[in-house]
Amino acid sequence: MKDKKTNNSDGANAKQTDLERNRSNADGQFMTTDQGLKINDDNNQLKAGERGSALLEDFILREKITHFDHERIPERIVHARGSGAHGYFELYKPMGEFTKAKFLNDTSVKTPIFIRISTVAGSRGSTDLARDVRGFAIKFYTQEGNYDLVGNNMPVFFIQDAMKFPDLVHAVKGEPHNEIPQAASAHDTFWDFISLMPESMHMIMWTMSDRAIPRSLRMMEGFGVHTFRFINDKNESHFVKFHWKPKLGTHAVVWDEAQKISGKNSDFHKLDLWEAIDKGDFPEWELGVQIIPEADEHKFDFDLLDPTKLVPEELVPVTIIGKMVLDRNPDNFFAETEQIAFHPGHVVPGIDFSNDPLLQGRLFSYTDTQLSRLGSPNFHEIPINRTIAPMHNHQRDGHMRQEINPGRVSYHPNSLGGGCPFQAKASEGGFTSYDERIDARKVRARSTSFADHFSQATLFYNSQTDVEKNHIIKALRFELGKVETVAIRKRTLGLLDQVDPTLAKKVAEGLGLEVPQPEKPMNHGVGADADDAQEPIKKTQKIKNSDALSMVKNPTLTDTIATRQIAFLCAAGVTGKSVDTMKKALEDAGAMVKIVAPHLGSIKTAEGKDLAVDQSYMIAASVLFDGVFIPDGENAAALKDMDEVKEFINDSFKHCKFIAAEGTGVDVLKNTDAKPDADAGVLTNQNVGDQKFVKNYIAKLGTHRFWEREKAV
Ligand code: HDE
Repeated sequence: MKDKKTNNSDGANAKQTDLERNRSNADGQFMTTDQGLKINDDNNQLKAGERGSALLEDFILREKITHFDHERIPERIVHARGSGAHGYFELYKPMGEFTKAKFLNDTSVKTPIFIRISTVAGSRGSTDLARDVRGFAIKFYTQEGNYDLVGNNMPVFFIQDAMKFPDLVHAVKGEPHNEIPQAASAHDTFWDFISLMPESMHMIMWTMSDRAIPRSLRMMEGFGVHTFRFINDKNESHFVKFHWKPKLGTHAVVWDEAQKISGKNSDFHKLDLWEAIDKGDFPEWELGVQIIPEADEHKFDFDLLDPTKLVPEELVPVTIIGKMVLDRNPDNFFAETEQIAFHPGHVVPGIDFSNDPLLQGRLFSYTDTQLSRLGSPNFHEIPINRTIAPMHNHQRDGHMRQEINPGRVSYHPNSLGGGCPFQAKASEGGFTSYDERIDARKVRARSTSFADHFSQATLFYNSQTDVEKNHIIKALRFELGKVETVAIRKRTLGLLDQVDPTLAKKVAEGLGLEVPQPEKPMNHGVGADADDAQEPIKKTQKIKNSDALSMVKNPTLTDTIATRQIAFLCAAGVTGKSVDTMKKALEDAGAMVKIVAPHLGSIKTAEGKDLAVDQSYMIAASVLFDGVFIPDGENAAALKDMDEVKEFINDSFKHCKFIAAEGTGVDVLKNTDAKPDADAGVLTNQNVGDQKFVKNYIAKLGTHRFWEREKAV
């Protein structure tokens, strides 16, 4: 499928050429030192005699070891674990009415992009399947300079003010005395903090939902989170919210599955993204915007500047304006994915900030953190960070400066350099900040319009299907069950009670607790200090239910099974026709089939042909697949009593996956929980190779999971 790879556009080529300048190609080359000296022996250090001590003179050994000793740089304080990819952004329709940003006006330009998707809490080596928010950061290499849209896979955040970010991160990370747990929010300090921060309740609903355990990085929505501004060439401002809608739909795994995947393959998401791009199954997202005129700023039940609130799509529809395609894996993880430096303050003319106090804090943080992570103010010169637009200014020197600036002039204004480089007027593409009028007292306070912490949490909870609600309840039982301090559990139940009393009651049952009498939660954000802290309020929202918030009801859901992984449980004697018919139909629909058998190599089919084996039962596990098929044949006799096969099928059943068995393959189900029953998502067929059966299985797989099988809490 490699030939599916398309050549990138002009812009994308420009970035590629730029990166190529720094790409080392050792094919057919001699090995050298960093100074270009050809190396004669890379296996032995210089010694005094064959058994002698090392000689300090060995500059080649010292160079190699010194470089190795300094190979690591500090990992990101948050979002340490990430996966990256190259791609491009293509605009569907010019947005000139709202923004003058050139890449949002010219549909003929493909803008090169680099994306980094990450978990937040864990270290670089932690598991992909942690219950966590996913970072969703895109660098657009536009012709007017770099634009970074540094968002998440959830549209809201835990806190309203940047002042609380270090506290949030300290609370969620491993506890400082023993650094336990790794990449998990299920511990006392996190819930202690949350139980004292009612403003986090909406985000808690999202992180306790299945959005926090995506099936694939390719199957998540992305959001800009904050309200931004679009500025047009008349200097008119509109508020804007950014959305990324995945072409493959929004899907998740279940929590038991997530925990097992972490054991079986902690790089599950990284590998999934890598393999899809490598095979030519390029992931795509459409970019959507919600646009709100300035005049409507105060028309909502919530404050547009409050990052714990979303704008329901029922109030302001999402307009799709373009798409992003990921079509190339990085050449080098460190040079690209690790060294890329995002910053919400990297904007281009036509895009500007709102006064969201979380966004305002972020505008300081990102350059600051690169200084300690990448170690130099010249991080913009690293190839992955370099703009494709011309770059000229009077900034000079610093660690690892690459640019060689000739001449005497490094100041502005100057006459010796002919006044160069020049400032650009707005009409020439110079960036000007939106001239918002500001006339205010200097205060440390939060607007009372931020004080409603519960009604959108309730909106989110009410918008979920019963299955999704059950998953939230179970997640909260798990998380709070891991909390040792009973007072923290109770305090959290008190907050959940304000979101939905039934939710609180069901979580409480699992914890063996009563929902506490309504205690007045303090709102630490409102008021100048704890003495005049106010109670949070709950406003009635106009919207009671929003399908876009549910993964199951989401209107953008598609029934594609493209890139879904299906395991065929096989052994010697399997009927080739049964395998081939199902395999062809699944692959035609875009799915990927893996032949699983007792050993690697190949097995003989009933027809006497060799069938190549992809994985043995030692490696394969149901949690790494989306569906399972047991073909007809003598294989059934061998598989029936294998513990690995029973576990495979039982897990598939438990995790609500669609199971199909054909001919004697049906016998394998006998010793498992998956009793043949089409109404229970266990499909069987006696007429080997029947196309109707195959089509039906594919249609079922398109619905992702058979949730009805799951027992309610
Ligand atoms: Fe970040 N965040 N953040 N953040 N953030 C970082 O920057 C920070 C916030 C997000 O793949 C850091 O280069 C503060 C919200 C992503 O490289 C750091 C605040 C959202 C990434 C930082 C926030 C994000 C980061 C760590 C509160 C969603 C990964 C390393 C005011 C809209 C980018 C780095 C990548 C990374 C600070 C809150 C998204 C420390 C102070 C809200 C996707 O600068």
